[in-house]
Amino acid sequence: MEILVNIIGVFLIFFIVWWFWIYKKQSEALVHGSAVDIIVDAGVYEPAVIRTKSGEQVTLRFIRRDSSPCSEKVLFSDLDVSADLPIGTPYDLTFTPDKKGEFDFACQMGMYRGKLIVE
Ligand SMILES: [Cu+2]
Repeated sequence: MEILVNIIGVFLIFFIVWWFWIYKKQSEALVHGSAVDIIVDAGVYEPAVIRTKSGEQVTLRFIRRDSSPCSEKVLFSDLDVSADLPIGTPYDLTFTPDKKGEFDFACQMGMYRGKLIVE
């Protein structure tokens, strides 16, 4: 009986980890030459996947609605780009990715997660 309780406990832990850290419904946006609005709220970037072209300037307009300090920063660690996001005021992050690949972006703690795909 105790073993069964332990199994259920372990299952619940995996489920919680999966739910909060792994499972995120991801929407995708294409951006070429213009700005894309990214809503920062409730633990997700919306859209979370941005597609762009190498060598093209891209403007990611972060609109932060979440007041928790978790959502304050956005870091593109592979691209050496980061920003502090104000609450309520759109923040334009403009840069030109010069290498192709998939670059993750996240808040400091990695709760918010997104991906920039450079083709
Ligand atoms: Cu965070």
